Amino acid sequence: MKLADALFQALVDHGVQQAFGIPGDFALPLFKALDDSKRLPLFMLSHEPGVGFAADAAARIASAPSAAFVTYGAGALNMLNAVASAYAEQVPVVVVSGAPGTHEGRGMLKLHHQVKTLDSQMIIYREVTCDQARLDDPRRAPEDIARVLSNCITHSRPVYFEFPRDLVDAPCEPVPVRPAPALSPDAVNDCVDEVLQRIARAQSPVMMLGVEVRRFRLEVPVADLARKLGIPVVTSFMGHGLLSAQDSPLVGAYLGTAGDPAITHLVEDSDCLLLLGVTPCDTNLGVAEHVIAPRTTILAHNRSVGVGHHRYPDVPLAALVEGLLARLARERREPRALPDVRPQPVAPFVADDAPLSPGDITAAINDAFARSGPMPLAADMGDCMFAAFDIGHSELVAPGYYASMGYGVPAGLGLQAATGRRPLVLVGDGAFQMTGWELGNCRRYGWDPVVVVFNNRSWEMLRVFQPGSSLYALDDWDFAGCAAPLGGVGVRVNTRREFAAALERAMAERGRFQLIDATLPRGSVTVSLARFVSTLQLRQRIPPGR
Ligand code: TPW
Ligand code: MG
Repeated sequence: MKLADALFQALVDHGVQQAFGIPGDFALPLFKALDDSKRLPLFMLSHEPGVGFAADAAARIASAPSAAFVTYGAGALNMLNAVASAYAEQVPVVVVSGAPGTHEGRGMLKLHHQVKTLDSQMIIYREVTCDQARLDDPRRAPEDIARVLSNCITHSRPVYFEFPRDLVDAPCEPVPVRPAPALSPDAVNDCVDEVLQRIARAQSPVMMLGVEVRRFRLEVPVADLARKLGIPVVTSFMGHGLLSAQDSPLVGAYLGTAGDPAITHLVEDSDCLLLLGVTPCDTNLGVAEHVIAPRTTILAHNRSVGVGHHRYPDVPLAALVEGLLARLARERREPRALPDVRPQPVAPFVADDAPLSPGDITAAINDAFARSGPMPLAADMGDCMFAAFDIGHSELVAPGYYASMGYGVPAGLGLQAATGRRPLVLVGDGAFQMTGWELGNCRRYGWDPVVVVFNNRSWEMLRVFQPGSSLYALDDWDFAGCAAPLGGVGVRVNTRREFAAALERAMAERGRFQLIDATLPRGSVTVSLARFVSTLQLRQRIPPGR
């Protein structure tokens, strides 16, 4: 078969279900081959950050790798931030970049899109991917492709292929699918023993779930595990939205000092905190009132498990969960009695003529979801991400750790491309200014997201970090007015009543994107954002280990 087809077939065989991209001359033969092959649907967007974010969201929601096709240099490097975000948040995005042909660029003339040397792009991408290959030898390519794609799935991180444009039609063998790496059953067993002993000795164990639970498709077994052990479950900041469709003792999201005090106490007073797939980062764990003690913590992350100060270096989360469930099935222990934790009741939504606040937006969305079922959510960085935490029982994709702006709108498109389900996008006006134009691509692909712009005419989150400057004021862009020329429907609202009505109309009309430009007074932010920022700032001033 041809090298390009071997790669496309391998992508399909490894679970990739769609590709996003923007072509260029170095990638034209590759794009034509992809289009001709009909193996993967290809969605073309307007700007490479959007391509990367859409592929990231598609991979997150499907718990399967997704592909991003770009051209050399200007295209690939334009997508770097989105791939860095995917690396940091463990999202399996397969980057395929067109590249100069095998005999190009060796003479006196440099090639356009070349930075320093022809290797510059590979060197740069090495830092944001977990494996790479330049497909410049069709004999070696099948093994290289198999290794790289296997690592993409094993580690749930982005990978990188560079495809010389003259080799698209080169003859090549099909790509094998490698088995998952072998594990030591003894190591898993010892680890399961120690984890169960710790839990049995503890008075108040708590399970906190992070994004790996989703990445490795463990929501069903983890919910089962929590039920069988009788341990209350919280999600980490990044893991919000996990278990939204499962029957489990889920209490809510842990946001430390920024969150619900009942949940904060449950976690911080626990004498055995089981962190399953939780990224140990500031947004997940740095907002604790007291530093969470390693001695009482079990951390399964990045294919290793730390139990107190013991470390099991090669026990992935899936093996741990499977091992625990197998042991519980053999030993038939009774679940513990769950503690009575009562999260704060959410204030009911009142559709009156008061000016809108971020809390009103989420209350109205909760009401609408209660009436007509939840939609998958994509949230951008900014106060809208904190608002998303107040929306219950919906799947959510959001860059909760890397925190790049510009994610929300293209992520919404990626969600719909991957699932066919209609998404709800929450985005700030500043972030919308970055990537909101991608909505213009909805019409040609039949996507119809509902987009709520939290329009405070401000980089408000920055004002929370550093009050007292006029730097953050943004101009008042007519986002609603931009919608119709882009193929959608837009409306600007100022009050709770107007918002509720606009949301109902938007959810009722299918076939075109719906943009609600929600005007918020400057300075009106969620309580969680304000508290979250002040805790992070406090942490910056305390030396580590204190
Ligand atoms: C790609 C830094 C974090 S939050 C923020 C900035 C500039 C302001 C967001 O404004 P927006 O939302 O969208 O109107 P809100 O609720 O605060 O008013 N560049 C990138 N990513 C980040 N995180 C920044 C800058 C930042
Ligand atoms: Mg704003």
